[in-house]
Amino acid sequence: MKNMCISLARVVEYAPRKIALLAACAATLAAGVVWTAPVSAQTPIILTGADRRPAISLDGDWKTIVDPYSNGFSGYFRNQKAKPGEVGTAVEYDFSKSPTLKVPGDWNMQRESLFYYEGPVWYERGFTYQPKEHTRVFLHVGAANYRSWFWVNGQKVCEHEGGFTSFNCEVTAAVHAGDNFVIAAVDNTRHADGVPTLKTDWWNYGGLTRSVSLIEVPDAFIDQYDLHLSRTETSVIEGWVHVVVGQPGAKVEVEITELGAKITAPVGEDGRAPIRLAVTKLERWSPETPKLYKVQVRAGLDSIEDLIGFRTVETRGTQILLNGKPIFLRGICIHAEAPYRSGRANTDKDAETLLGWAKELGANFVRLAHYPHDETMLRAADRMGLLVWSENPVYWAVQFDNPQVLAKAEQQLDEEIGTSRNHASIILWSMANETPNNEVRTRYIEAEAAHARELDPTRLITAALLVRGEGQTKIIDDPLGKALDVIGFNEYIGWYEGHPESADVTEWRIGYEKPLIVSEFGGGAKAGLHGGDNDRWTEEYQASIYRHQLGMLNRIPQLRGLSPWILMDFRSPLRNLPGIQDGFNRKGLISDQGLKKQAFFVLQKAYMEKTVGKPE
Ligand code: GCB
Repeated sequence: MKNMCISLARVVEYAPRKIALLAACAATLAAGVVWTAPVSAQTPIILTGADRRPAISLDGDWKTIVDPYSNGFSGYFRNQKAKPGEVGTAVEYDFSKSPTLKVPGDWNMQRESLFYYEGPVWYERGFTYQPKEHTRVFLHVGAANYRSWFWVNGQKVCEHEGGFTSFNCEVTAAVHAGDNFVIAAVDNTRHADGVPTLKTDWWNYGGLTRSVSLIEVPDAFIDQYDLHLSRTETSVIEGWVHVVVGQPGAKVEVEITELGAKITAPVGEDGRAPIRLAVTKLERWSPETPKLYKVQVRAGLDSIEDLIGFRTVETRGTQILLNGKPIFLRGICIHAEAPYRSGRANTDKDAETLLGWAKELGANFVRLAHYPHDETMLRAADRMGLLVWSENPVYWAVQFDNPQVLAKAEQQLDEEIGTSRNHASIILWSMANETPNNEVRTRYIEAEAAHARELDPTRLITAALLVRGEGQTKIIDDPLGKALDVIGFNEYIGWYEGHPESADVTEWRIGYEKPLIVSEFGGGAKAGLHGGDNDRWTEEYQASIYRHQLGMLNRIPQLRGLSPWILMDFRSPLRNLPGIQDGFNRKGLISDQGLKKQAFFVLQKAYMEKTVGKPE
């Protein structure tokens, strides 16, 4: 019962309509674990363009206590300043004498003893603050993997589930003038009912993996806004601006000085001001011309200046149209793994290195697998002209029959889309990767896709499907395809099945008249290991897979793009072949130390010479 109530509490926190359910559990929760109860049943605040707001950075060294037995959750660690007899009194712990971890950063790569650690770590740091009148203040957390709880000056301010999206804890009532302190518990334990679930082919990096800051806003403030080019009226930017506690009739302003365009619109009953801004001489965003405009969004005392590109994306039959013209997606998959040092990627330099390699490859498209990547990556993609597939971490078999697990995926979609909805680079929201073909799964992902469409009707919905085979024929007829605009599929001919040459005789039967992307293919190679085309793990073998795959893919008439697996080798606990893998998935075109393998150049040639895919 307790576990059910705890899970229910999580759902309730994100779905106010289910508040009544919480009452039934109140007694159980009160009698048991204090720390899992929701702080409030308010809808959490999601901030669009949070990285464009002035912020007080809380990055840097945080004091940490590793807590494998979850001792701190009794209230123990929450308030080192508690007086004797109060909860948290510091008798047997002392943050000030404890070792530090850097934020942002995963703990696995910062301390050898935490390399394989899965469990809670407590973080603490002080900050000085001066409260201002009519100002609300939020603790903005870029990402904390996987569950996290926060206290400011001993007062619980929020908890969160999901390791790859940002969230905001209101701390207005908890902060005071002068010295303050924040304590966070971050727990990367994997859960059967998590999204993702127990098994993934990537490292479960724990900690405050992205930046933490304080963001101040006026009483009435802009939380989300969506500004995009209309598909039907090519010189109109449309969308909306939402104002928290915005009074109906209050004015919102959107201005693009460079275009001499400005509009004032009234906030409606729902807090939203609909925007329709006529523009002339708009330069559309595209991989060739990644033009970004400074866009001012103002509401009362609040304002943000965002950098936004404007383009349209849609499908027509089996085509993907960017700005009304057919496009072929020359792509590559990327994990948020830091080049050279490994661990979670979280700097501008990481993003520029990874996306710089993608550009060098001749790519115009990246599949950011298998979870939402950070704003830094998306800003870099906007700037560098790379189209993006952004993915929800519904990976392999999550508990599709569990409504709470659907709620978790939807919550992560709310955060992913809510924070990233103005990136011109993102054209595809991916719902899932390689899920088993059964009815319960299909219903789950259909619901997820409907949720995504409701949040953002301007982009295309996709998922990476599995393929079935009959002899030499590969068939794509997963019923989930009906719910998608663009069908992604993964296949490993030449690696998990057959030989590289098997691709030469493979035929494809596609059950949908929709655009198709091969969202993964590839094989492993250890950089610097050489041999014949048939010697596994050599660069030659991997290059041979690419050569045969490219030939085969050109025979699929409705193929509109590819994103082979993967740009760079990445850490995975599933990959332990000594001397070859040593804890890394070696399907990268580039090693974790930046060495390009032969297959990189095979794909580069095909992309540069445009010998794969239909000419645009
Ligand atoms: C897949 C998964 C990806 C794995 C890859 C592999 O199908 O989608 O996450 O890492 O295969 O290397 O096997």
